Amino acid sequence: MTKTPVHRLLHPTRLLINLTGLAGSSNTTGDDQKKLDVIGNDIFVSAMRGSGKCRILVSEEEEEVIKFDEHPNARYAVVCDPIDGSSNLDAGVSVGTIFGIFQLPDEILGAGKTVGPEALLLPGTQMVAAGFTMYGASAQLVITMRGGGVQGFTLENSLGEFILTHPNMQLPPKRSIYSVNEGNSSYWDKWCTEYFHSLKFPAEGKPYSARYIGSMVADAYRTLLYGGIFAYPADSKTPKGKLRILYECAPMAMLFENAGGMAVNSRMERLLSVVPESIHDRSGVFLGSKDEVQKVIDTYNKYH
Ligand code: AHM
Ligand code: MG
Repeated sequence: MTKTPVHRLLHPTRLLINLTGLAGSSNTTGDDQKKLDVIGNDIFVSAMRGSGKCRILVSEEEEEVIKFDEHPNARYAVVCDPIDGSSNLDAGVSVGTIFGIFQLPDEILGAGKTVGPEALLLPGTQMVAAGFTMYGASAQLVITMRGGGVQGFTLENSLGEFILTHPNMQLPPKRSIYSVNEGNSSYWDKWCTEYFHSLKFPAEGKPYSARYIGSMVADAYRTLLYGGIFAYPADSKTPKGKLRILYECAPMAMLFENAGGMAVNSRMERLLSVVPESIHDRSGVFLGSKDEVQKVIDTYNKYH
């Protein structure tokens, strides 16, 4: 039997019939209808199971880890957000799938060995690969390996394959674009407020442009292409931040670093070295061009 490649299964156009279905509701034939993020999760889980290479999986949609005990020698652990930005789906905004891949140590491989969530409480530096897809006007796949470059592919529908269209992606060192949910600004720390104020009211030169889609894959993709800064700071309302370390922050941080950018949390620590306390742990995040992230750090340091 020939297998349908996972990117074809995941592309939302294949799933349009279920796009507005509410989880738990029924369609006319009595089958359960599911929201796209539930469907995306189901597809991702079965693709990982079917690969035979994945021992354990963390998904944003699943409270607990999923273990593939039928593959005791599979040496990879995968973390994923199956449909990031799903709150935007009904408005037709780009969404995507974020993933990271860790290689498990030999000691925990093999029949009779157990593997649990603690095996995944690792810094992003331990990932062997990370990336995301974005389902928009076109479908993009951006991927990097540890210590390697960042490669961007575009889905060519007629072939059903991703074609390398953006080889060796590199962020420009600076660009006057910022991307943040300013609706949260009343909750920000003082240094954070000062930083964004300085972009809008610079002592000299033109103010920055604002661009915020509210779908991390889309905001991150634009920032990778054009440069600038994307941020979701920790604040007094969400002191740990909103975005998840394992399957949102760390994969993006690896991509940004490998494309010549920088990625830090709200304490200005290198995001890739942060160890999550639990599989769904969160963090503040600043990703972007080197000079732009350095400005964040400089402003933070004035207050600490
Ligand atoms: P999700 O994983 O539930 O979709 O949430 C993550 C999304 C990111 O894609 C995006 O950067 C952020 O949440 C937007 O949040 P807000 O609507 O608070 O600006
Ligand atoms: Mg998400």
